[in-house]
Amino acid sequence: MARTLDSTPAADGFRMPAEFQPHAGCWMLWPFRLDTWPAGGVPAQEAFAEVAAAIARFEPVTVGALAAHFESARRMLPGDVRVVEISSNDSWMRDVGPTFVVNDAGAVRGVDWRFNAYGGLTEGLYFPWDLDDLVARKVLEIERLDRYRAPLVTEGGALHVDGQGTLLAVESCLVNPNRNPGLTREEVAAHLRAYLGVETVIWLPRGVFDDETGGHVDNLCCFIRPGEVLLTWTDDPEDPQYEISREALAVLEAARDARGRKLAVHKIQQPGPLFLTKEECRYLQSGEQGYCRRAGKRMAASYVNFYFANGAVVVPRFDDPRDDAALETLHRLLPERQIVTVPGRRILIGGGNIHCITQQQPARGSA
Ligand code: KQY
Repeated sequence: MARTLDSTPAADGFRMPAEFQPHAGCWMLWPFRLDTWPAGGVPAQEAFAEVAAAIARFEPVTVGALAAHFESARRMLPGDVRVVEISSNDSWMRDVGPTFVVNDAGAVRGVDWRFNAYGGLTEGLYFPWDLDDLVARKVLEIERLDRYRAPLVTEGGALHVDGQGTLLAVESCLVNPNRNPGLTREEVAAHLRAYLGVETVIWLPRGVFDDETGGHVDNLCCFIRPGEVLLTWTDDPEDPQYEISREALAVLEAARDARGRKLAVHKIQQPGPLFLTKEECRYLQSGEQGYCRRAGKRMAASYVNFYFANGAVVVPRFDDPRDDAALETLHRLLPERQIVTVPGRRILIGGGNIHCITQQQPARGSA
């Protein structure tokens, strides 16, 4: 039976492992929201199916779909991808799924963060979000894993760990009255330490320019192994991303991780800049209660928004002149992994990318 526990992972000897450690599998949700995904959601569904197929070459994939979409999801996804019925409000499994934690004995549990659609009634992207807030719990029920219900409003895309006690997080997103009113940075960090089992929090000031989440770290910067991070970058001083990446670099270069190491920082040039086109917006509903996607809006495109699968990384490509250089960078930095690309633009339109739509479940004993 899956229990809900009153303690915290840190108190019980659990911690979040790094994404590059071994997985039991990957969780996703099926896209359907007409104010997030153009043209009835079909181009996004095709793109999600490609991501699921790419990851399924390396580890088991489960996709949660609304009852009304179960049959079409089943039809569009490869046979080796498991499809289960899970209701949701949108399709960002990274953000609404559990953050899995492990202990030295090989046990796995899940953290169920509070979710408010990236900023609640005033600054959030949609309303309601009640079904999204239940997704983590449902995944843990399916897997019969114990659950910690955390008091903090956050999303999985706001958290990247090295599995050795260090967390990367973005201050503008997590220390924000639209998520956790009244909490100071230290109070937020205390919750993160308790629920992720980390000791050191490295606070990057801001996320990728115009990221509608308020700045998820998973679009800006990630660990590629302990002591090494990858940071999205531009050399164009006219681009607002220029200052943001430089500020982050200064913090990363000054930081020590939980083991006292200095970090090696690798840069990866961002694509574009990329903008939503009229054609892409033509068949997009504008939600009465929510975020409006308009032609000409800059999208928060980043190669850092990739997924570590067992033995591989699954990376968005944008049919952009920077694609080749980005892939070369990843080949050079991760020679031990296969680099698999999937078209990322149809996912980017919804405001995120491959990392945002996936959630790894660690292998038992992967600590
Ligand atoms: O960065 C992420 N993890 C998710 C992006 C969510 C976009 C919501 N429209």
